[in-house]
Amino acid sequence: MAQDNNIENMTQVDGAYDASQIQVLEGLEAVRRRPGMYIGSTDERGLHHLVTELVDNSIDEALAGHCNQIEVILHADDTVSVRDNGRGIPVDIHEKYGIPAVEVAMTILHAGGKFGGGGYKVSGGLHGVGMSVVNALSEAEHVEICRNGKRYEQDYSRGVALGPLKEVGQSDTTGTYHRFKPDSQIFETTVFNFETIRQRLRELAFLNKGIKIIVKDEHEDNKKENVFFYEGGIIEFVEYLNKGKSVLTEKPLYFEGNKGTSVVEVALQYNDSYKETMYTYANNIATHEGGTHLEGFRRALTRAVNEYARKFKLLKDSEPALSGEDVREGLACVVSVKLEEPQFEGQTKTKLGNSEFRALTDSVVGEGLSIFLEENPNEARIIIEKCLMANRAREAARKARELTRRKNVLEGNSLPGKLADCQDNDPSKCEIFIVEGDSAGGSAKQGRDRKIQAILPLRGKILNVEKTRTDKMLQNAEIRAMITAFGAGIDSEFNIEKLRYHKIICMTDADVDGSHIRVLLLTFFFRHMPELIQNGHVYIAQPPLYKVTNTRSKVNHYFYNDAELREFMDSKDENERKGYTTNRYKGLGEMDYNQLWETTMDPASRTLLKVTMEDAIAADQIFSLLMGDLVEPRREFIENNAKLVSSDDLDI
Ligand code: 0RA
Repeated sequence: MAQDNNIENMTQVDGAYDASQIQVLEGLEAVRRRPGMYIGSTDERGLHHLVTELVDNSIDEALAGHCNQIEVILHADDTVSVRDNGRGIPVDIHEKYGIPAVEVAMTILHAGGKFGGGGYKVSGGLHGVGMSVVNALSEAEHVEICRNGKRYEQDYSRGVALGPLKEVGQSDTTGTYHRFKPDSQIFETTVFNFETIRQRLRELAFLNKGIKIIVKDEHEDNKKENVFFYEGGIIEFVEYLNKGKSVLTEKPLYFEGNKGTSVVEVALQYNDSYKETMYTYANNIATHEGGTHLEGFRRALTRAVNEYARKFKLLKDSEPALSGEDVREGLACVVSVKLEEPQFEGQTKTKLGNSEFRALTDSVVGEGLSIFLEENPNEARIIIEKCLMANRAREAARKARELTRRKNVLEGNSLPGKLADCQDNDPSKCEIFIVEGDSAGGSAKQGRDRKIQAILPLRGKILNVEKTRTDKMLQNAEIRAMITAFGAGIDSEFNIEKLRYHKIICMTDADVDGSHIRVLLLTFFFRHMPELIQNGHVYIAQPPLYKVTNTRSKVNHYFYNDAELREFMDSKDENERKGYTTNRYKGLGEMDYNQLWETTMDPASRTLLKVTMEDAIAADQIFSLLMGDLVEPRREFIENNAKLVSSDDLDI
C-alpha cells in the first residue's frame, strides 16, 4: 500500500520538499499577516474560531459516516486538543508536493478537502482551509494520526513543520488528534473560555444527531466534563429550548425531506408563552439573518394552520386570516438545512441565499404539518386555539398601544410625573437611573448630575411581563412610565433612534428583593425591547455593600464585596482595626445623597455592569427559568447560578 512508504526517507530525498516549504511559507505568512481575513478577528472570538475549525473537520468526517466521537480538551497549560475516531487524515505522499497528505493539509492554504475522501463537506469550516490556518496561527501544534495499523506524529510551529511526519508505533484504531497552543504574537488573548466552547459543542451535537461530543476542562481548580450526545438531534434541541415551559404537544413535531444532496430538517413545539424562539442553520452555521429556508418555513406554517382552521370552521369565513405573528407566538423551532454549495448573504453573511430552499422547506413543512394536524385533531385544536388567542390579544394590544399613544398626544406628549429628567438632550450623553423605592429615588435626585442624569423611581414590585399579555402590561403605570421615559416604543414599533438615554441603569438594593426587581426589569427589556440589550444600553449599578469609617478622621471607605473588605482589614494590624467601624448597607435608602453619588452614580468613580446577550439561547433559558411558573427548574438554575451579567464588561 502506498501509505506504507517510509515517510521519513521519502520526504528527505525528494527535492519537492524544499519547493513546497517555500509555498508553505508564502501561504501561511499571508495568514499570519492578515489573520482577520481568515478567522474574522484576533480577539476572543477569533481565538475560539480555531477550535471550531478543527471540530468542523471532525464533524465532516462524522457526516461522511466514518466517525461518531469527538473529544475536545482545554488542557491545564492553555493548549486545546481535538480528537476524533474517524479514518485519520491520509498520510500517503502527495503527488504534487511530495510530502504526506496530512502535512499538505496542515501547511498549504486551501489544501483542505482536496485529497480524496470525496464525501460531501457540509460543516462550517472556512472552505477547508481551516487546518492550515489554525496551524499558521499556533505557536506550537502537535498532530497524531492513527491509520493503517500505525500511529504517526508531527510537530509544527507557526505553520512550519519542525521535522518530517514520523511513524511512532502500532495502533489498532483510526483517528486524528490535534493539540495546539495559539500564538500570543497574534491573539489579544490566548485563554479559552470553557463556556463558549461548551455551548458551541452542545449546539453541534444537537445539529448532528448520533455524534458523541465530549468536552473537558482540565484546569486544576476548575475541572469539568460534559458529554453531549443526542440521538434525537434537533428534536432534543427543541425540547431543550422548551425546558421549564409548559408545552402544547407531548413531543416536538419533526419533518425532514431532501432533494438530491440538499436536506431539510425541522423540529417545532408550541409552549404556552407569548414568544417565538427560532433558530435556523445552514451547514451547522447559525443563519442569524434567516434566508430562504426561514421564508419557506414561515410561508408553510401560516398556510397550513390557516387551511386547517378554515376547513374545520375554527376560523369563520368572515374572519381575517391568522397572521404569521399569530401562528408563531409561543413557538420553539429549529430549522437545519445541509447543502453542497451554501450561499451566504446579508450584512454579516448569515443569511441563506440558495433559492431552492424556499420551495423545499415550504413543501417539507407544509406537507408534514398538514398531515400532523389531520391525524391529530386534539393537538390541532389546541394549537389553533392558541393562535386564535394570539390574534385576539394582538388586536387588543394594538388598541391599547393606540390609546397610550393618543393619551400622550392629548397630554402634550408629557413625560411621566415621577421622572426627574436631565437637562442635556443628546441621548449619547444621557443616562437614566431606574431606582427602587421612593426614598432611594429621593437621594438619587439630590445626588445626581442633573445635566446628564435622569432619575425614575419605581414603586414596589414590577409586573412580571413573562406572565402578562401586552395589552394588560400596558395598563401598568410603572411599565408605562419606563416606555414613555425611554421614548423608543416597544415590540415591533420599537425604534432605537428615538431612545432618549444611551445608558439605562438599574439601581436596586443588594438584597433578594433588589435582585428580583432587577430580573423583572431585565425580563421586560429582553422581551419587549431586546435591541436595548443587544446594543449595550442596559447596565446594572453597583452600590457598595460596606462602609468602613475611620473613627478619628471620619474618612469613609466603601467596599463592594466581602473580599475587598477582608483585604482592607487584613492590611491593618490589630490595633489599627479598632479605629474603624464597619456598616453593612441593607438598602440604597440607607445612603445619603452624597454617599450615593460618590459610591454608585459618579461616572468618574463608579462601576457599572453591562448587560450582554452573548448567547441568546442561554439568556432565553435564564429568563424563562426565572420568570416562568415551573418552580423546579428555577431552583435548579439559581443553584447553578448561570451568569446573566458579564462581569468582563466593566465600564468605569
Ligand atoms: C480526507 C480523506 C480521508 C480522511 C479525511 C479527509 C479526514 C480529515 C479529517 C480532519 C479531521 N479529522 C479527519 N478525519 C478524516 C480518508 C480517506 C480514506 O481513508 O479513504
